[in-house]
Amino acid sequence: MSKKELRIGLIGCGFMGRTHSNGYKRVSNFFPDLEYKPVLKAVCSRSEDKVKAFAEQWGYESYETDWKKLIAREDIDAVDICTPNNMHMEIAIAAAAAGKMVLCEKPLSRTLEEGEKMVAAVEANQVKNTIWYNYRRLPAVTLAKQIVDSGKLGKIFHYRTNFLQDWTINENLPQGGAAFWRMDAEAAGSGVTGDLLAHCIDLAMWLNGGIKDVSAMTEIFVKQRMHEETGKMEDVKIDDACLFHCHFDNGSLGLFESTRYARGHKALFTFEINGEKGSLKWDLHDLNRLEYFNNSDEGIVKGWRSIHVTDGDQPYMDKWWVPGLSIGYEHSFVHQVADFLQSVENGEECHPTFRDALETQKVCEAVINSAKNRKWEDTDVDWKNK
Ligand code: SOE
Repeated sequence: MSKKELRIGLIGCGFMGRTHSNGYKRVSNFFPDLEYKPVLKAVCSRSEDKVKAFAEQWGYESYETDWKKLIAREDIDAVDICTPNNMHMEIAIAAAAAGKMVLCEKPLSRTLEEGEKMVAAVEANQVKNTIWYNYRRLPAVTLAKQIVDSGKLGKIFHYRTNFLQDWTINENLPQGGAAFWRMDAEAAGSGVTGDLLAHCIDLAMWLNGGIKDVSAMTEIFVKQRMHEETGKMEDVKIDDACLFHCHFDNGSLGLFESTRYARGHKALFTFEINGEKGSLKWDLHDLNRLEYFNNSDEGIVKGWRSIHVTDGDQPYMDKWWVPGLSIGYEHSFVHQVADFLQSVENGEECHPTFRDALETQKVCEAVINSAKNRKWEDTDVDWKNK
């Protein structure tokens, strides 16, 4: 069967540009039944040397150094935004106005206000859209969703999650520029809240429903850093660490922690859900495993089960090797592309959409405000029907 083409224009060729490109390149080999195949039409970055090398390395047919030119091209169907966060809004609005589908790396935006404009643009122009909260698509995490939705955990009491890293402890690291834009408030919007907690919040609401209100605290451990663009020591304005607790709409309590100052932790992303009938735990460092405690197991064998989520009847795994063989981080992006292509085929939404991601943005904003104002903040999240 000859496939229909979905012609991709990727903007930004850093770490996320590579993860997305890998997803596009591998999807048709492993999801052969999809009607659409992605075609790597063009990649765009301001630096010609960099973008040319990237296009050659990843097999893009062409390159641009001006994103407006990429959006104007008639041979592009979908624009994928992998730039720092301060470019998301302008590019997404322009792409939507040009009638392109828009895929955007997380978080949706720097602020809620920017996010609202992005949602308005994709909805007014009726273009397909999605945000790359990739961890939803790891098989063990998708299985957790199936278990929660089946009611096996019963009434949920607690949701506990963290995302810990240690790469910014060195006080001599600069802020800003291509390598360290995540530490520059102007480029990133916020620090760990938008970068790491946003993943925790997306998964938490996907698995456990809306977050109603939050009480948070943030800290900046290194107060000044040299700014890559000005060459001067400047105040650090992003949050280095953020902790919050919350109420979910379903009555359960949530506890969230994220930092880039947890020495020894490179990407420790975990969650645990405790329900009346059972509990679940997951850890990115052992991403194929889901821990499950079922309180109705027979007493003498009752205990935490460690499920190695690699069997063909578990989410996505029929597409890969044989039972027992693991997959990795990069596969979550292949799965996201597959689900996006499937949604183009059947005309359904590919979650999380911009509107779904706006709900995460509401929580991020409430968290930052709560820390600043030293009080509980309502989120105004509307997670019904998600
Ligand atoms: C930050 O170090 C980072 O790369 C995030 O930006 C990603 O979203 C996360 O998945 C891994 O950590």
